Amino acid sequence: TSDLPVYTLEEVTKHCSLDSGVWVTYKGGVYDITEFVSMHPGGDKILLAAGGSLEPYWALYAVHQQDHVLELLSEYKIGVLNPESYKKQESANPLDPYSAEPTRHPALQINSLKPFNAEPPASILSDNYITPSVIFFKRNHLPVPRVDPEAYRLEIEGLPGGVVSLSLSELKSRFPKHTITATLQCAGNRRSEMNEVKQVKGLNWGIAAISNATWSGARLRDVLLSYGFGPEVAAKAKHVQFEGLDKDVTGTAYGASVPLNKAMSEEGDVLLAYEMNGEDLPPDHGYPVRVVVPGVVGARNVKWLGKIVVSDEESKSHWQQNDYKGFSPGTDWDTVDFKSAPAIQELPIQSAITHPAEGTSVDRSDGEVTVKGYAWSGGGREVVRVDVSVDGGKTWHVAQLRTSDQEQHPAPPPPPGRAWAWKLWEIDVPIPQRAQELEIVCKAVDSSYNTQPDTVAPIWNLRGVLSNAWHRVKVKVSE
Ligand code: HEM
Ligand code: MTE
Ligand code: MO
Repeated sequence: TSDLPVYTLEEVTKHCSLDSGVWVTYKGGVYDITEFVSMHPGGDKILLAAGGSLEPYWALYAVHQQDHVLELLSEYKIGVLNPESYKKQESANPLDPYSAEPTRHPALQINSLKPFNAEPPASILSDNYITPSVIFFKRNHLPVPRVDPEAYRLEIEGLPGGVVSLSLSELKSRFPKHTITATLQCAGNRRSEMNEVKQVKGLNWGIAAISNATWSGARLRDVLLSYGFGPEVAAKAKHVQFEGLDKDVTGTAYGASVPLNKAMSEEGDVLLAYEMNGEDLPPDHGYPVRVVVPGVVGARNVKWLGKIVVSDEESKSHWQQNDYKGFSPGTDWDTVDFKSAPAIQELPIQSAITHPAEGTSVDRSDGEVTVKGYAWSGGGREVVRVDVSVDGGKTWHVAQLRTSDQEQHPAPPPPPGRAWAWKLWEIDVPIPQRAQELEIVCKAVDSSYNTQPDTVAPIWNLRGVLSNAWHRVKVKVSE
């Protein structure tokens, strides 16, 4: 194969019709497919790629991601692109579904690049009560859709007056602007600890797939009431479904749903948010509009919101039906029945240690070790206490809780059942006299007196969700 002729992009581009011959490129190889065009199962469309690369088209038609297609293509190979041309082509691909991704903060620890999934380093997560948007964890299942705010429409179905279509400026001007502070957590936060017990399927999140922000927008309740939601709808409907504008290659959008009573409750605080931390939503977080369902798992907080459907059924989407559910540790991929478990909505109590870091050391002469972290519970249940141990859980100390960025000005306590935001915590614990290593442990308690399980194994599940055991960090004591 090293004997194959080398071509430039210019030479390939000249072969762009049946008259001049049809050449295409794929991963740096050059192919003369003139003879194949009339045999192509997908018809004339194949000529769209004539004189250029196949990748952007094959990204749209996933049917090509099969061995037999690649074998077929290999029969037509006539040469390779010179490296310079290949590089140029790769960087200029306008139809790469990931070509419009926003730039991201360099501190983010990337779990997956395409789609983009990243968390901030644990060491900086608890430095701010309100997480700066640039380091707020990012969890995308698909490419980020770039939405023109002038052309944006939010559709609402399932109300008596027929389909509603709202522009962004209507959403902003017709309804009161409401602001809440709410923590979002991915169901897979701390999945890596489950992986240590036994391999699970999913992104290997550390402890920082959780962040806290202020969100502003229209109350979903206000919007539905103003377009005809009333007793007749309430009698039949049980769920509110959301659809994103992000689509996979088959045209299927990201989707999820929440119970109708959460959406309509005066205390539910469900927002159609257009601001995050006082600015337009960033592209990664759902610009121009996302749903914020406080107290509920990240997955239902649909970004780039395109459609709302009031319905008697849950969302039919893969992510509502066949993902984001919990199972027994004994359930495996051969026995799992996704219909047998409810979709995760409210999340359980959670806490983790952000400082010190695993494997570091503390100085005995300091006398004390400063331990820091976060704590949060789902469903609006307030964190009322965080217990910290430095001897693996034998003895415990109660940490100081923080509810704002200024220690001197704590936020007023949330109304009962509406504690949507996390608490940061901190404590100085004496270093036990003869200890050479500390096993630092934290566990939180919420207003329902729920607390965390002590170990991971009994809550292990094949998808690695709902990982909320006591968080443990080991550090050395240096003399
Ligand atoms: C289907 C080969 C380029 C669009 C197929 C299938 C093959 C194939 C083997 C049938 C796959 C199956 O059902 O298992 C190729 C080769 C190409 C090429 C070798 C380039 C050398 C393109 C391009 C486009 C395209 C550039 C679009 C712009 C389609 C579509 C189908 C298809 C839409 C589905 C047809 C259907 O099932 O209705 N192609 N293709 N193909 N191709 Fe291509
Ligand atoms: N909404 C759309 N449209 N597409 C997505 O991929 N990911 C969901 C949710 N909303 C997702 C989405 C998941 S699983 C999580 S955890 C949160 O968004 C993450 O929100 P963030 O990226 O703003 O942190
Ligand atoms: Mo998630």
